Amino acid sequence: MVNITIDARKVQVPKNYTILEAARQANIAIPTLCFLKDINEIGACRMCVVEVKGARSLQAACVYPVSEGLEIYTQSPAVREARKVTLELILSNHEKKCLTCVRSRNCELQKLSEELNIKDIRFEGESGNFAVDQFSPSIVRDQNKCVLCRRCVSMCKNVQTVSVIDTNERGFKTVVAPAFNKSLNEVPCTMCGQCVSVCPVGALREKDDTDRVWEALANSDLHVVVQTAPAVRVALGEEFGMPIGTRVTSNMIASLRRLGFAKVFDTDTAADLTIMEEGTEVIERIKNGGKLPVITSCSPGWIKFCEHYYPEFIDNLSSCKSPHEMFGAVLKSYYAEKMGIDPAKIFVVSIMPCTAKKFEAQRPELSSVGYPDVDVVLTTRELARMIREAGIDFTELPERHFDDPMGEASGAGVIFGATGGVMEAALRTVAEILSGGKVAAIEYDAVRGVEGIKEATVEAGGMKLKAAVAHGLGNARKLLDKIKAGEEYHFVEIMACPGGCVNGGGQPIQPSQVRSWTDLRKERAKAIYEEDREMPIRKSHENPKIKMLYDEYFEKPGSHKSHELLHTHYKK
Ligand code: HC1
Repeated sequence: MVNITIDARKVQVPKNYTILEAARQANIAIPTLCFLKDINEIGACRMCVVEVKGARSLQAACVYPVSEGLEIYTQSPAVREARKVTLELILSNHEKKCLTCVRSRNCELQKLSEELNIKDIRFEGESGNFAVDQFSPSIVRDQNKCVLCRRCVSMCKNVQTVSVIDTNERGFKTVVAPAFNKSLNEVPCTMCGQCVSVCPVGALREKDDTDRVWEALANSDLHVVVQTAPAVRVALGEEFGMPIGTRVTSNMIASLRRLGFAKVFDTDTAADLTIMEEGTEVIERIKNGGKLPVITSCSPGWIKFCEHYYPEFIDNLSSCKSPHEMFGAVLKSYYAEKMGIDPAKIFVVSIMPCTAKKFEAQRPELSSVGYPDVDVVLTTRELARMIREAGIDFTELPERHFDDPMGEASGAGVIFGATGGVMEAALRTVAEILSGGKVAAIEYDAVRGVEGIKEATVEAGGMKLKAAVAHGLGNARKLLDKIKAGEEYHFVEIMACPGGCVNGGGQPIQPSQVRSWTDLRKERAKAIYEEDREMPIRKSHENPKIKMLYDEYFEKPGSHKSHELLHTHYKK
């Protein structure tokens, strides 16, 4: 510990702290813009400058280390003026279309302007008049709004190890863009949207597809149904001011009904179906000498990463479609037949915590009955926008449940939303299939939590199943390199986003002031595991709706019909 003084207050803080961390401990607010803990700590924007006694110039609090006896002033006239000048210079170059910006009310720049009491901008900046890159099916990049904070660069390069965006040019001409100013659609972007999650302004955002959904809902010829991913229900509430990790399943279903969807389904049910198919595939590959390890295929950002950077693992991918794509195929086949609806008239909307799923829904590999399995994917944020646009009071809604004929899911389906969840759900089923009876273990702690790579060995039916889990593409890279170097596993789960879907690129955006000090992955995952613990059924193979689907339609996991509708193949 060291003793320091901040604004004449004596405080004792750990010696590895920065001034920013020390001030936070002392409950003294220092504004930041480029800073994002553990992701971008480069002191570039100079918003967090403070006066340090004895130092020749103002210092960036986010990178300046504390030391014994340090004296710091966070609100001196020089500090306040420097911050205002910096902010006004940034604002002078920023496209100030706040009224129509998707980040209005959740923009860190807007908030700083308010907090620093900016009444006028003393400088005349140059507008770049940049063309907005809208070619990617998932992500829009708008240089006119970029504040050059480089959080997205660091996320893409250091966390995801994808590096498709970086700073180009120099000085006043600096832009953050793919090389040669190409579109995100022309470079090997995985569309994970993690860059969007860390952007403090509206320079990176998802492709907004809400108009397509409004249009479908207004078309009386269409039967418009919706499904919601496991991770959406533990994050959507944040868009309406609720604490991180609040479960809003019932409010979400009720608002979707009010928006006019004919049926509201749960992607968790399809996650159970995925486990039946994928579990069977794992067992078959092990028994028949198939390609090992089997690697999960439900994260489309991961699939794209595999295709671009590790094509040698494409044959390892499970042939299962991701759960929401399976559900789309089931809705346009089994459900269409059962309800007597022409599949051409069924319009499937998926609410996902993910931007890459917008790209996934357009893949030709994912249309089994002559139409795309899923018609439109909306992110959690887009759903919130629709709810607000419809004037629905999200907090005051009657209790509602998912619709039948497939309105039930197991706890195994719920935990898909957190890293390790797909593996744990699979282990709950595979262990019982291999041992031919009930297995007491339900919770597999070894695959839970935010450690980058997790491993587990499970013994069942005389077999030792070796599993590994990676989340975030940087960790996926490490795990794949380990496998290439000779490490052997039977089954591997990879999710593109750090923490899994709970922290997907389509989830509510928390500002740096929250995100730097709260682990969103843990808080949202806690809510997921709570929901699992409360479920009456916690294993996919015990879900009566899944049994019904096999009895009435698919016959058994891995059947000919299953392969036709629920499986696919990605090519090198
Ligand atoms: Fe996911 Fe999945 S869990 S991929 O993480 O397998 O996005 O939530 O919907 O499809 O079920 C995302 C979440 C989601 C699929 C399922």
